[in-house]
Amino acid sequence: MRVLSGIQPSGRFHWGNYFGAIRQYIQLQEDPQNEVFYFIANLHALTSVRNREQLEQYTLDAAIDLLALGVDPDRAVLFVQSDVPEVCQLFWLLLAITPMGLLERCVAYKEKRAQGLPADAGLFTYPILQAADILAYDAELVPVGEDQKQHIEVTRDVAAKFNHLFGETFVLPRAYVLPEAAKVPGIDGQKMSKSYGNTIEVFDDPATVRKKCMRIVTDSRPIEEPKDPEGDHLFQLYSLFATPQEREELAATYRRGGFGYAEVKRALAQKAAEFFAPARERRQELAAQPQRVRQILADGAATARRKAHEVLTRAQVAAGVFRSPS
Ligand code: AQP
Repeated sequence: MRVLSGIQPSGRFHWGNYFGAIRQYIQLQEDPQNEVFYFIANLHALTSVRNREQLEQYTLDAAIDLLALGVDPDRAVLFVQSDVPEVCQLFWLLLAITPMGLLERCVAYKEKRAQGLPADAGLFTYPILQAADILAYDAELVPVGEDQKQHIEVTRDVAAKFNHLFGETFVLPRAYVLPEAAKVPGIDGQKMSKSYGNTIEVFDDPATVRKKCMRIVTDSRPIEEPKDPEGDHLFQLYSLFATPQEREELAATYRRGGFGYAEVKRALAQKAAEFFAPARERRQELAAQPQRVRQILADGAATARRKAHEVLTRAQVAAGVFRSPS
């Protein structure tokens, strides 16, 4: 099965990115039946990051973070989006046949507009660049969080339309969303998201994680009152790091009452620090070898380009886009 997913270098990765996507990246690369492609979506990040040094730094940081978290260059093709220019050519072939209404219905765009982000065409057409990213590698499975499901549907719709107009060209992908981490809440209970300023970063130092955990919004019910763990976002966050038994124990404590939320927040911070400690160590080693990381990205880009070139040629021939003999 060919697996593909991208992640934006628009800031440091947060728990939502890890549990919603990166953790699945690692799991999927373990299966020898899978051929996995993971890319750092720096062209997508241009819709929000408008500072050259910052974008370059975030891109390298994203590569280091992914490697530290377990993406293995011997098993996964890891590359930077802009190293595969074929994707931008494919983007146009798809955009040319995309109904406006399809993009107008995209919730992510509407939400960002509602937050006051400028209405740049890049933000509006973002799902089609994403479609090009996916279709360029004949990807069958796309591991993502719940928020990206609609965009995978857009990819399928556009690919199906292209196939209908020009003959079988693209593989129709499907989203891979793990229900338990589909939507990781932020410290305010909304979806954890950089734009909401409610994130806890994977590589925050333990003291910062602890401070952020202590700010997790909870209700003001008295200690002795029994509480329902379902729908409680502190409980949901704790569950991400806990074993099933620890989760059950905390659920029972909630139902009994007689505990303070501060205790749970401290336990959560402790668990998170332990959980990410090995990755933090690996990150330090990798950060000291930027040349090695750049080489991994260059090798990944060479492999990705070969595949994208093949698919782009197929699409150009199908659509009758003139190609001079090379
Ligand atoms: N809260 C979340 N729960 C589950 N999955 C999430 N993802 C992001 N937030 C959550 C998943 O992370 C992957 C990377 O997505 P991205 O690069 O598009 O990151 P993002 O969605 O841009 O992250 P933010 O913080 O939400 O950024 P802004 O605020 O800029 O939009 C995707 O698979 C996504 O589903």
